[in-house]
Formats: sequence, C-alpha cells, structure tokens
Amino acid sequence: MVDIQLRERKVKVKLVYYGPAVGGKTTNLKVLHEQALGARRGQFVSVNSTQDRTILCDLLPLRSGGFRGYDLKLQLVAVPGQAMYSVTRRIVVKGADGVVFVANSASDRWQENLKSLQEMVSNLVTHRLDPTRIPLVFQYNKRDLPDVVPIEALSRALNGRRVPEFAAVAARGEGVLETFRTILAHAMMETCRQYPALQLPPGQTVETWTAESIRAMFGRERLDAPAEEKVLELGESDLEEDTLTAPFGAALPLTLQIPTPGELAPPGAAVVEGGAAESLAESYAQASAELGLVVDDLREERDRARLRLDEVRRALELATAPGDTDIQERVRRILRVFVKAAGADGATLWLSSGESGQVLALPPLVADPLSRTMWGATRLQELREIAEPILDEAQASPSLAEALRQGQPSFEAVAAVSLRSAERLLGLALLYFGPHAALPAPEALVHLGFLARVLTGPLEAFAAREASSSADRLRILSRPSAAAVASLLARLPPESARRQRLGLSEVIAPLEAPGVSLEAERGASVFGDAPLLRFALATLVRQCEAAALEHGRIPEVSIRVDDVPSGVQIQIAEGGKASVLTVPEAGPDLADAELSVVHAIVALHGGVLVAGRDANQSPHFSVRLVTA
Ligand SMILES: Nc1nc2c(ncn2[C@@H]2O[C@H](COP(=O)(O)OP(=O)(O)O)[C@@H](O)[C@H]2O)c(=O)[nH]1
Ligand SMILES: [Mg+2]
Repeated sequence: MVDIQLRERKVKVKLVYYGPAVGGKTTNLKVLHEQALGARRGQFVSVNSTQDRTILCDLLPLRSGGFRGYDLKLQLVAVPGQAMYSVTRRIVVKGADGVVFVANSASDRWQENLKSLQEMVSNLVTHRLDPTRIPLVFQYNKRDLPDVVPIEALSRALNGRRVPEFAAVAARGEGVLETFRTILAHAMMETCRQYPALQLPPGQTVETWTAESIRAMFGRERLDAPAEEKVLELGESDLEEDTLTAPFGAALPLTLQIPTPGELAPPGAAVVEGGAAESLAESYAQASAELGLVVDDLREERDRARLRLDEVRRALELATAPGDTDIQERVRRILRVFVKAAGADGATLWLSSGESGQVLALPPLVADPLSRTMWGATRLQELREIAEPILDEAQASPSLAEALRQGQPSFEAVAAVSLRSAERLLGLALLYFGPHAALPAPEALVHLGFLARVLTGPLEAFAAREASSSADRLRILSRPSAAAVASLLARLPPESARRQRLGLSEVIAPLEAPGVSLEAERGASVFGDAPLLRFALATLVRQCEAAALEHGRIPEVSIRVDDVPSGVQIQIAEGGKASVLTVPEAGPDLADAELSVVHAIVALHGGVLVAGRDANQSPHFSVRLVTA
C-alpha cells in the first residue's frame, strides 16, 4: 500500500524484513545502513532490550532518488523475531509493499523458519495483504555455519511461490544488497502495476531504474565491488560537499534500550495478565511504530531546511563576491546553485543582456533542449513572461514530450526560473529533469523563486560589466547595429563605464589627421573609458566631414578642448571652404542612430552632448565632460 503524497511529490514504500529470531534481519539492515551513502540514508533506529534483542522493530529509511518524478523514500523495517513479540510483528507488517523473509540456515532452526513463515502469512492476511501476490524474496542466511540445511531443502519447504531467493552470510555483507535490490525492483514493479500515475515513461524500465538507484544509494552495484570513483554530480565541483549535501541522517545508529517486563520483574513473579497485556502491547507497539516514522519525517524536514539555508547562503556569497571572475563562469555558478537546489539533471540559462539573447548550457548539455522544436521555441518565449518558477512535465503535453525526449540525454520535465530586476528580464534559467529525478514540489519551486531574487543582483552587475567591456568592439560596428548598441548603452548604469583617469589629450591625439585640426589645453583629464570616448569623438568628426562633403565643401574639422568651470568642453566644428559644387537640399539627419550611440556614451561618462548647425548647414558639436 504505497503512500503517495501527490502535492508534496512524495512516495513512501515500506519493505519489511520478516523471519525467526536471530536469523539476521537486523544484520541485513545494519549492513545496508553502513554501506549506504550519507546523503541517502536516514537515521537507523533500533528499539532493543538490554540484551540487545529487537523489541519493537528496526527502522532504516533510505532515499532512493526519484521515481516517476516523485521523491521516493524507502522504509526498511525489521520485525522483532522473538516469540513474545508476535503482536508487534503483526503491526509492523501492516502496509508492507514488499517482504524479505530472512530464514536461518542452521539445521537446528528448521522448525522456527516454518513457524515464522506461517505466522507471516497469517499476519499479511490480517492486513488484507495477499500472501500469494505481495512482492516477496527469500534469503537463506548464515550459510557460513558448519551445520546448515541445503538450499534446495529450504527452498522446497519455504518458497512455495517460487519467488527469487538468495543464499547469504549477512554478517559479512554477502547477499544483503542482492536481496534488497530484488525486493526493491519487485515492489516497484507492483507499484507501477497498481498506480498508473507511477508508471515509468516510455523507454524506461524498473530494472534500469533499480540499477541506477542502487548505484545512487550505495555508490556501486555490489557490496563486494570497490566503491566507484565518486562521479562528480552536476555542478558539485565548487559547492562544498559538507554543507550542500548535508547527510540525510546521522552516521551512528540510534539504539533505544528498554527493560522488558521480564527483565524488570523479580524471578518467579507473575508479569501481567495475558489478554490485557496483549491489547496494551498492541497499542504501544502501534504508537511507537508510528512515532518512529514521524520522527524520521521530522528529521528529514529539518535536514531539508538546513540545506535550503545553505543554498541561500551560497547564493548570497555569489551576490557579494568581488567581480573579478569572468561573466560566463559567474553565470555558471548561479546556474549550479539552481541545479543543486532543484536536484536537476541539466540546465541552461538564457541571458537577455543586449538585444539578442545568449544561451549558456551546463555540461552534459551543449544546447538548450527546449529550443529543439518549434513548439519549444515558442514556449520559451512564453516562459520569459513568468514571474514565479513553474514546472512543465512531459506527461502533461505531447509537444513538450517531443521536445524533451528526443535528445540525449532525454528529459521528462523542465522548471523555468526567471531572473528579473525591477524593470526587465535579465535571464531565464531552465532546469531539466531526467526520468529518474524527483521533481520539485510546490514549496521547492517557491524556494527556487527566492534564490532567483537573491541571484538577480550579481547577474545584473555581470551583464553591465560584460556590456561595457564589449564596448571596445563598438568601433567595428556597422551603422544599422548602432541603434541596437545605443539602446544597450542607454540601459547601462552610469558606473559601468570604466572609471579610469584619462588624459584627454591622449584620447584625442589619434584623431588628428589631414583636415582635422586639434587645439587642446594640456593636462585636462576625465574619468572614463578611452576607446569609448575616442569612438564617440571620432564619430562626431566623421559627421562633420560627411556634412561638408554633402554640401560640396572640402572638410575642415576643428577639435578644440577648453577648460570650463568644473569640467572640460570639447568643441567639434566644420568650417570648410565652399567649392563650386551645388549644395543639396537636406543635410545628414543629426538624430540618426550613430549619433544616438555618441549620446549614450557621453551620458555614460556623466557628460552632455549638444549638436547644432550654423547658417550654412555646417554641423557643430559640443561635448561637456566632468574633469577628474
Ligand atoms: N555466523 C553468522 N552469524 C550471523 C549472520 N548474520 C547474522 N549473524 C549473527 O546472528 C545474530 C543475530 O542476528 P540479528 O541480525 O540480530 O538477527 P535478527 O533477530 O533476525 O534481527 C547476531 O549475532 C549476528 O551477528 C551470518 O550470516 N552468519
Ligand atoms: Mg533483530
């Protein structure tokens, strides 16, 4: 009876280890706990007697990762084996999604195995679980003992259903993972069969999922194999392991020791009356079993909250770090924060600085998957309008499925997170989820939106810096693109022009040429960006020359630099001699795109540009800048 929480996107699957006392159930769970990776295992809780026999149950929560977009949590529970805890065993079996029967291979335990199996069947029936259908796996443990029953005999006596069976030496870890892997696969197959919502997407099988999730939980597929070189997860390289992948549970098992009535009572004293004791025990057992699960949920909540806090801390660090790293690397880091927080398998970021967008993909992606199809490209445009993060799932839209599933790797969902400043969209982060990912629940989307707000600041600063450094390239821009450049420059904050002290005469000197005269007061200096300023002044000179030629004059341009109160004035004027050519009607349009670039550059330097024409249509310009 799988516990599905649709809204929270959580699924819980309960796997029960059943069997006679001292058969090795607790040992199985201990081994799994020891071998599981920190981030995947929860707190292992055993409630034991002072002699370390299991009283209530052993509880091991494991996180397998995603299943059909849900966060799948596995609850491994081992029943107490001793005869007197039959009530507890009955309660623990309730709601089982799969059962492992751990038999003791020792010859002298033959009868106990049979008795325990019979009891298990009747307990399953009590809870309306069909013993002939429930996913079941047998483990014949303690194969290392000197006197053991042959496997065939155990199999014939116990495994009437001919379900998978394994020989094991749990104390040495042998057969433990094989058993677990098989019950997990069978339980998930049955889950898929019962719940259409949990059916895997086309091309995915429970077998491939199981292999992947075993590797995710244990770092390898067999316990006797050395742990794999830990594959660097996407974007993990620059996030500290200790904080951002805080362990899901503690490393040390928690064992509660409770003196049992038998241990407390003086020898020979009657303990409690049978019937009353049984119902009392039942209610306690039930309460405790539930308490155990609740405690585990709370622990998970707490761990998640810690993780969220760490992500915010990380984002704030990025927001306040000095800006010496290049923009691509910064943007990549921003993206990695999102990837980590969402548990995504791939990500791209659309930067909307400048007129045309720029897309940056994190490995393994090299291009954006959504823009593969026409539909996807249109959807991408729509996504630029979102205010809060949203999640699109392939199963909800055939067009999206087509866009997401056709590439390598293939994806099942995409979350879009917009990064916007007060007035404009700076970027759109697209987070892609593979078939085995747990998709973000609504509260996780809210968290992503919060991170986006924190990360908008650095993104804006990077975009501005990038734009100002690319200003050097302005000089080779053509007239048509000048309009685009001007609009870009106009949107930059004034500080983004490089605040460098420039000797004005050095800036202007290269402009001197035949027909261009220079008259500058030595020593005037301004704060600014030399190539940008030079480009602006050269453009004005060219405008004068063009005007002269159009009016049939030989260009004669003068540049004059004068000190004025608290600033410097650069005057550029054309005063060429009239030639014999006729004068055309209209002059060049002073408001053209090129001039608007000059306006933007001057404004970026905190200055003013005044343009005018004299009586014979000669243009003249005056640029006033603040001195350094
Ligand atoms: N020789 C041997 N001892 C084992 C093996 N597995 C578990 N044990 C030991 O058997 C005892 C009972 O194991 P435990 O896991 O507590 O059994 P449970 O009552 O089924 O939970 C412990 O002392 C274990 O160390 C095994 O494969 N071989
Ligand atoms: Mg035990």
